Amino acid sequence: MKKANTGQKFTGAGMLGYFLRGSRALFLISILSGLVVTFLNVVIPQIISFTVDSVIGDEPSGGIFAFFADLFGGTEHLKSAVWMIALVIVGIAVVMAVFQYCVTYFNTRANQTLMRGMRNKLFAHIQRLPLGWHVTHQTGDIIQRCTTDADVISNFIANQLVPLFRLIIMVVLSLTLMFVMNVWLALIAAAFIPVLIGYSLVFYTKARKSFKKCDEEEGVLSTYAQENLTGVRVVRAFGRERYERDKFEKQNVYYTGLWVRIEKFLALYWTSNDFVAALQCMLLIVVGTVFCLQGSISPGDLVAFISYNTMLMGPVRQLGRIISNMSRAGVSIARIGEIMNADEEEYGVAGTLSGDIEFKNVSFWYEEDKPVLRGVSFKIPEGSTLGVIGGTGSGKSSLMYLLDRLYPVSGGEITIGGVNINDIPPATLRANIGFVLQEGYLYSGTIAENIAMAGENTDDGAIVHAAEAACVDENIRSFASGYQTVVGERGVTLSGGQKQRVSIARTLVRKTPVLIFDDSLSAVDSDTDAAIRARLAREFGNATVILISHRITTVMHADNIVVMENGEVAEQGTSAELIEKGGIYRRIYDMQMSLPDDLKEEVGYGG
Ligand code: MGP
Ligand code: MG
Repeated sequence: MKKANTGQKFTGAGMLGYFLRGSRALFLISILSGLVVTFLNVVIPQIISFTVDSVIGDEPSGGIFAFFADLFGGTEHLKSAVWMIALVIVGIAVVMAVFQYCVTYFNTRANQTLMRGMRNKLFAHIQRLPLGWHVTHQTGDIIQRCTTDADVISNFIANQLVPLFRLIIMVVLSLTLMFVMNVWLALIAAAFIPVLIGYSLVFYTKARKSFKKCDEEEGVLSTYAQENLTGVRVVRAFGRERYERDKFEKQNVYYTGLWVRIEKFLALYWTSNDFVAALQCMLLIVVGTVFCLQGSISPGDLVAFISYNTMLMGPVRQLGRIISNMSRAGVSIARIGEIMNADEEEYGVAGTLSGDIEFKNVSFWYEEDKPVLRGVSFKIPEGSTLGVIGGTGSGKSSLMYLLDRLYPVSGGEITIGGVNINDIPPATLRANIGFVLQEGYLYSGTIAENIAMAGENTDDGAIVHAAEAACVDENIRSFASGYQTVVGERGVTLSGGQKQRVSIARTLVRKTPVLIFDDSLSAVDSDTDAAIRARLAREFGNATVILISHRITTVMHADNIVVMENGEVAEQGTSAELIEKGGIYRRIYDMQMSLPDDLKEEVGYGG
């Protein structure tokens, strides 16, 4: 059985590495181009220093500059042809521009590749998470993590982490050159580096909590908006617009307030940071000028020194920004890590399945200490029909969720053909079980697409046939666009009964050997209910069928009927046996069947 990556746990760095697969080479090209730009950047002040000292002044040029000066006809010749120096600088600028273009281009491409990969990986992982995970996490929050947090991470990598290489090289290069020019001046400049970085670190620790809080509150805000949109009909029907708006506004005000506080904090940080940098620059100019007058540094070198200091301070201060953004990215990485580290459901591959289904002393709870099912035992021989009846909340749907492995059994076991379903891959199980859920959900798309979605390569004939079996074909044909009618999100354009029958057709089209109808005939009148059951008996005679209903007439012809009460099997047997017994079933039977025929029809209990 394929185990997907169940149990794979990522560290923050490991997860980044996983997301970065596919974009690493592009980022590398961007980094290397950035290094070229940095080197060229460092050359320019050297040329200026040479120009000031040897072309304007009369200092002899040494080393590599003597060689280049000779190449251009010597310093004497350059004095009358300064344009040559200017031309060299322009030439360097052109080369720099080309590489800078590469930096941006490859970085953007890498970033988009990273984003695409990250979204795909997240989505694929979320698809494989068990239902239990989905129902305990807010949709708005999941969406927010997949969008905002994913953006934060990729922006951090592309705009902070990748330039970091360049910044570090820049710091090392400029600092080295500064030390070569004048040790004391360089020491003054360097003394400020730990101050600025230390300051950033203090900030980094403080900011982390605030950013996390902001992200969480944004999640709440998205959840409010999303719930409101999903439940738009309830909101309108109950006139709750004002309440919903107030709820949203309150949260929005709170969320905005958090950001304003963070921005205030940020502003304080950046302005004080600016001030320290200005202080450093002032000191260098004062001391540098004194040194220059004393002759311990040449005017050209001082000009170059100040240029290098600017090159140094930019990155050092950006280092602070990167560290502070690290806190934000760290929060996002942790939030996405929570999703990526949730255990996937092992899915396996589809196979065939046959045999009797048996529930043996099954117990179950969604939340510990709140048992939903207790000691449930019954058998469904292959090819037979089981009816399940019972009050609302008695655990009927939960029984079926367990059979489909949407949730794990808490105690006891369920077997199919003698095999514990825990040993049957969900893919096999679900390929063999057709489950019409109590709440039918239609995707935005055509009716035909909605019916075909579950089966692979479903042809039009099969779609129509399934719709006929579900007694909805006539309805569909009466729509102007027939099977091509587009149903909106959540199927808003269909009536409840039509939606229910489209859901039935979607299940029937797969022709699975086991069929579960969870209260799936509740929204149709009893004639249609009977007609659908008759078709089922005719066309799916070999299938094992489970019918859950509140309606006696729906279940009364089943081979065995289980009556659920408070999560336990209160009684079971054929309809005749249960009537004989005189228990709950008898009571429901008497109540529903004793109604006068016209009233039965009205409340939907007619046979
Ligand atoms: P059920 O199995 O949905 O009941 O819930 P049944 O018989 O299908 O009800 P009907 O109205 O569809 O006829 C059985 C019990 O489990 C109820 O008390 C529910 O409150 C509880 N329950 C159901 N679900 C789906 C959940 C869930 O997802 N989480 C938690 N915590 N409880 C649930
Ligand atoms: Mg139910």
